[in-house]
Amino acid sequence: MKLKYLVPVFIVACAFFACNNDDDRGDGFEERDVAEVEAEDDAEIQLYLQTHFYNYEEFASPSADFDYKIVFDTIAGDNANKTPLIEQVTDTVVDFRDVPHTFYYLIARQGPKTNPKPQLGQQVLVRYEGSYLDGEVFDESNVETSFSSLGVVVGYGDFLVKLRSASGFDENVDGTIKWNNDYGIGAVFLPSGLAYFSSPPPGTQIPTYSPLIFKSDMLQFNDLDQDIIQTASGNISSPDGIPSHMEDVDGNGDPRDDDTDEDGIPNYFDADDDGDGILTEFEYDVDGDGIPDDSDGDGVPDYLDPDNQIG
Ligand SMILES: [Ca+2]
Ligand SMILES: [Ca+2]
Ligand SMILES: [Ca+2]
Ligand SMILES: [Ca+2]
Repeated sequence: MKLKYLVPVFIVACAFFACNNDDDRGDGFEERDVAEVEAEDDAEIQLYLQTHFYNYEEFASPSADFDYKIVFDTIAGDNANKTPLIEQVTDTVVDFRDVPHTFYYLIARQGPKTNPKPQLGQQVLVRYEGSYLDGEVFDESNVETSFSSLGVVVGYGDFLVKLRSASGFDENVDGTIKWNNDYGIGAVFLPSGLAYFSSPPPGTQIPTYSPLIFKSDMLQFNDLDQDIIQTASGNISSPDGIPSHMEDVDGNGDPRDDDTDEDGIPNYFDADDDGDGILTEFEYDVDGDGIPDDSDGDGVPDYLDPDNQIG
């Protein structure tokens, strides 16, 4: 897919992005048991899904002025006969610290099959809203915002790659963009283990162990190439020419668990994937035939082979 729409600014805010994965805070803080928190969160989320519905009737028969925003409400009173969310969501299990965690997602509208989905490692362009289960919104962006699908909390990234993007857009006379109204629209319900768990981003009001909801419109996506070289004075950006989502050596759709030289830096961030001192960009496809080079013919391409014989 060719990038048609470039977002000039990356809005990077800890309010939303997974900035702190450190579970050893060193301040006497005693972290709660992961399995115990997961059980509580899952019960809370399931209760929410049983007792709430969304405006599915509006999505099914949209009026001319419908804004295509998901609205949740309680099943009660005039709405006592609505179909609960629990019957409309899909659940997915992801491990967090070896404990299986379930997240639930709702596709309120999926784009047509001809509209592609992003992959983990690509940059997505979305509108989003983050809230707690009580409905209070802690973060939102109604204007298009772009970020890496791996730059957000795990469960949110895993959900975003399930939504199809828009087929395109028109440019208004004032230069603003009007997206074709066929983009994917959905929401995800995350246990805290797939969100911020014990380490909400500093400077935000998000409490520890908060299950979260993210609503999203998937507008567009494009490739990223994010490799770095670590130096004593900081990290230097050194893209290796391989898009991040393609640095998925084991082919499981997730570039986070591929670290060929086992130095703790996954290949999509590591400018020297095999740790042999030669940057990936100088071993990947030196002869330029579009196929990764394999000098010693052992089936392992040079950039992933620390003992390849070059020259
Ligand atoms: Ca790369
Ligand atoms: Ca992988
Ligand atoms: Ca590495
Ligand atoms: Ca190398």
